[in-house]
Amino acid sequence: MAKAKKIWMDGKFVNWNAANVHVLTHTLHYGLGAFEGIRCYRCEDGRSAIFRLPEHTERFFASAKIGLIEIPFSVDEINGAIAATMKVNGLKEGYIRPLVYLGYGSMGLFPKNNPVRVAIAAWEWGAYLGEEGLKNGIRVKISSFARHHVNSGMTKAKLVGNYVNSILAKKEVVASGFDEAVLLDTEGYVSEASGENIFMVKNGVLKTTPLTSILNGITRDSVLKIAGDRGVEVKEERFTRDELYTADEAFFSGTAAEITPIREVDLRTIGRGRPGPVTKEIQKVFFDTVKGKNKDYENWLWYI
Ligand code: PPE
Repeated sequence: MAKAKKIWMDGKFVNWNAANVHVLTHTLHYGLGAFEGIRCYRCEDGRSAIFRLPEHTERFFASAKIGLIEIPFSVDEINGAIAATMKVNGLKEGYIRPLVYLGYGSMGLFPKNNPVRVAIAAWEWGAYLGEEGLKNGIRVKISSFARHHVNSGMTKAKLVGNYVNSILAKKEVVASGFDEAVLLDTEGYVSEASGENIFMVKNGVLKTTPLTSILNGITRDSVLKIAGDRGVEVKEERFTRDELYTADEAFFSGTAAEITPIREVDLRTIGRGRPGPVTKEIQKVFFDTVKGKNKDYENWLWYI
């Protein structure tokens, strides 16, 4: 990965290579911690803007709350530290990773008085599923791993341990030659991908999974608003894998993956095997927005 200079740890900046923890860090063993993934873009006018920072910070605190973790900083302090992490590293554009975790203290499943620690790193990160994928679409496969049951995984929270499920699904499909994994929920309906929400288009109607077994994606929310503003009929409704097979268009949304078109699901070509008109328009508006070209959604940009 592309290294930056400094990482914010518990209120101060430390050198990238010195940003270490004790091997008995509680979260490292048991997975109770929460994180965010945020992008900052270089805008047309040369300024940098963090995309929907307040919403990401709000979700960071919500994830921690679900995990019964109290973040020892205020929302304003975290927002400030995120912006400062970009600035101190001289980054105009990049991916930002806030993480809250339980530090070294007691071991065992009942964390008694382990310190709650917070780190914020930022680095340059290009197209998550490849430039080629962003342009022409990717090939995906339904994983044999189900997305967490809503009474075991706490899917609304970006909890560290939740991602074991995502990594297993991703490794499984990559080993079979696909680019990304789609997971079904425990009732068998399409839920989301390893690190993205999913959309399909059929006869002009845009459909996405309702907020049941999925992460409340901030990019997903942005897509729903952009599509709605363009008069596209939008439905938040469960759908099956065979409905997805016969979609005219499909795409993923996520901070890392941005808007990535899907050209194939389980060896079935989606539409004509290239990004369709609805996907292309949403993708264009999204990129124009994050780069400050489209002023309709300026309130989503947090200039630093
Ligand atoms: N679902 C999951 C499970 C998920 O992890 C993400 C983000 C999303 C949906 C989309 O949410 P949003 O980013 O708010 O639109 N996944 C992060 C993980 C990337 C990584 O590999 O790390 C991300 O996109 O930052």
